[in-house]
Amino acid sequence: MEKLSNYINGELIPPSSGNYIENFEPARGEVYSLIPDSDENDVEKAVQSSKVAFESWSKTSKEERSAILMKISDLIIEHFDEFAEAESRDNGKPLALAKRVDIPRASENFKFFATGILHFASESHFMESGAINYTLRKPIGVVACISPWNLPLYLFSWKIAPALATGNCVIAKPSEITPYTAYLLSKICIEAGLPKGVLNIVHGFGHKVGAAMTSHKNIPVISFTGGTATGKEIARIAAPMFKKLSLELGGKNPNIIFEDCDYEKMLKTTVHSSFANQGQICLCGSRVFVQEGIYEKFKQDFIQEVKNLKVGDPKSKESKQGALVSKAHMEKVISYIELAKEEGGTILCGGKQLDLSENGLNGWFVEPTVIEGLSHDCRTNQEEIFGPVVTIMPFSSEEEVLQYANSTSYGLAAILWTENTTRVNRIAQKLESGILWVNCWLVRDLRTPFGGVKNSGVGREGGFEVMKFFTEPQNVCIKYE
Ligand code: TXE
Repeated sequence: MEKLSNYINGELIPPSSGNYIENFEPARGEVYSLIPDSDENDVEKAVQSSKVAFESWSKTSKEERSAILMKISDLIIEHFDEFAEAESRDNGKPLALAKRVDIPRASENFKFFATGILHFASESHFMESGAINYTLRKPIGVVACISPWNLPLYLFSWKIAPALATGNCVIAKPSEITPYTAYLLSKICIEAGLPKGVLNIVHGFGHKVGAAMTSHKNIPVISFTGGTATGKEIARIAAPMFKKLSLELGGKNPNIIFEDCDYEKMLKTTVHSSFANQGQICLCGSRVFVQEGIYEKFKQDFIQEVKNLKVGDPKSKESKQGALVSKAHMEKVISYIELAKEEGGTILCGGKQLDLSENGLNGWFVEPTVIEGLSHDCRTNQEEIFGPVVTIMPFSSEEEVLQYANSTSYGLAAILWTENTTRVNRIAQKLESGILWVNCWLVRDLRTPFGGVKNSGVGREGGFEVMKFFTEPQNVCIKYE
């Protein structure tokens, strides 16, 4: 069985423990490769190598760093099919989705920050009293990037690229559930000539490798995307050490649909925003609020569209939905469907695990599920399910739906459908979310601030925001009179 390696000090090496973790293929429910079960010894090696590398990498010109990141971006495209097939196999997502979204975006992340760093500027402040201030933006040192399993290479590169572009060295940990494309990336980095130690990729469990990174005294910055409970644990450890933290956590996003929307466009996009990647995107709209005048029509049309979503082999072009990422995650999703029934919800479609074993697929498939009849404040509508499950609810007024939308502890993204721009502006002011999509979903300009409020996290990624995060501002004040 294939054994993946850590990427430390420019080399592909086994974990110091000699132990491995089983890596499953979600569509087949079978182990197909082995992941290094690394521990604090591997993290220590990585930190030592990054500390040395930082001495030179932090002094390279932005043009040099840009050229290497550009090369990594190009090499991902050169190995496009290998990356897309690996992502689909490792995560369970349709191959077509990996080809359309995950891999192009991973390449784009490197390209975006390779060029972004060339335009990154700092401020200066002139004082009439005879002094001038300018702000230096210095790379900080060895930074930690920890990412989840839902968009593996996409989110991994979204953190690594800006950290490297700004002159830091990186210890990165992909999710132990989806390690494969991070492993392929390490090979690409060697091919691209990234100096040794500038990026170290350490595989393994969160409670071992992740915790060793989070608590390491020589890692002053942590960028994390994952569950809110993990984010809390990381903050608990990092706060007394005064580490710089960026936390992109869960969501329970409202999708608010007014009667005056462009109905056809809304319907098509709502299917997508509810079920893309089997609903395993922190930005999916999982609570669908529909104004009462179009509620019944929407309900019928939506169910029809959802029933047409073919769940099947991720490799097949016909499959619109693949497998959920793990058995444990599937069981969590199913338990929420059971909870919804206990809370009085009606399952309008889906609701069960799907048995595709006669096609050799013994993995973790769940039917796209739509539920109605629940109150906005029940657990099903308050807790993150992170699967192919949405609830639909009618509303009458703007005030009412705003109260529902803002009622959860989360505040990552929101979706709004209306042709009334005055209403858009009014609602945007009142919605508690870091991101609002109006008459669209997942339209991404990488320059914009990305992140959530409340329990959805702290800080913003994207554009100059993240480049500021990964640099230390130092003000220099010169008195000239
Ligand atoms: O995430 P975890 P999981 C949500 C979703 C999901 C839940 C749990 O609701 O059901 O989170 O998913 C590493 N110190 N999201 O268990 O555990 C871990 O190894 C340091 C939303 O996969 O948070 C992995 O690399 N690191 C989310 C990463 O943290 C630790 C996407 C994320 O894992 C650690 C995924 C520790 N103590 C899940 N424990 C989103 N917002 O996009 C774990 N890790």
